[in-house]
Amino acid sequence: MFARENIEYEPVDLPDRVSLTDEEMLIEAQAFYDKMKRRHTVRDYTDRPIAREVIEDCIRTAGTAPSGANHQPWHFVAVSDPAFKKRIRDAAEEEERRFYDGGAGDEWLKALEPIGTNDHKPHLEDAPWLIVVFAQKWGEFDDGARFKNYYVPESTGIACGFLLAALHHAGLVSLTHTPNPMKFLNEMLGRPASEKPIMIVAVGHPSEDAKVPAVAKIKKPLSEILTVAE
Ligand code: IYR
Repeated sequence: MFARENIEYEPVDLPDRVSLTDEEMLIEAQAFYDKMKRRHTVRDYTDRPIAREVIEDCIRTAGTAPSGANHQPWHFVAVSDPAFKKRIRDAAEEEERRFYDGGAGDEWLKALEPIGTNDHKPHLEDAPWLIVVFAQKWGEFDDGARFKNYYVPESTGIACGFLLAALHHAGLVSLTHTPNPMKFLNEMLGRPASEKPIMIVAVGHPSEDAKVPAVAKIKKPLSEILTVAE
């Protein structure tokens, strides 16, 4: 972590070295793909509670993500309190009404049609946990002096990816929600002006009749997303 005292380079032996055979590597790579392709973005939740420790461990995983100069420019607020969730839902739906009433523009709204989203966001109350992810635009030392953070969108994006993978690995489903604009979350959750809310991750168990949009499951083939220079 960035601190005034920690400015010397001190190499340590690589910990946790893994040594797989070529064959084991292929098996592991395929197994992880097989696991991750079963992650679905879900909007319909049951009220089955999830222990706080599970959420904490998933956020610990997110916190292991690489980041610019290792500044770890993120903060997570985990909300299970129903009154808080309702306030977040109400504020988000107010923003979303403007968005879906035309604020988004025709092209954006057309792009969302196959996803089936609208301004109705019951999952923000139904899901047992909401994890609000904040990106720290700058950092502050204990005396309040500011320091720069680097590659903040990239770093927080990677941390969010780790978080979604961890939640999936723990047998949970999630939804990345991005109310637009999201400034209301700073005030509501008491976060400083140095932090920018980047997404709300709803977390829980899928309801019996949970649906996902068919198009969301059509992924580009490898030939389209990969070019190899060998
Ligand atoms: N924030 C809105 C709109 C939305 C935008 C995109 I891009 C999506 O992939 C899905 C939704 C909402 O949450 O409904």
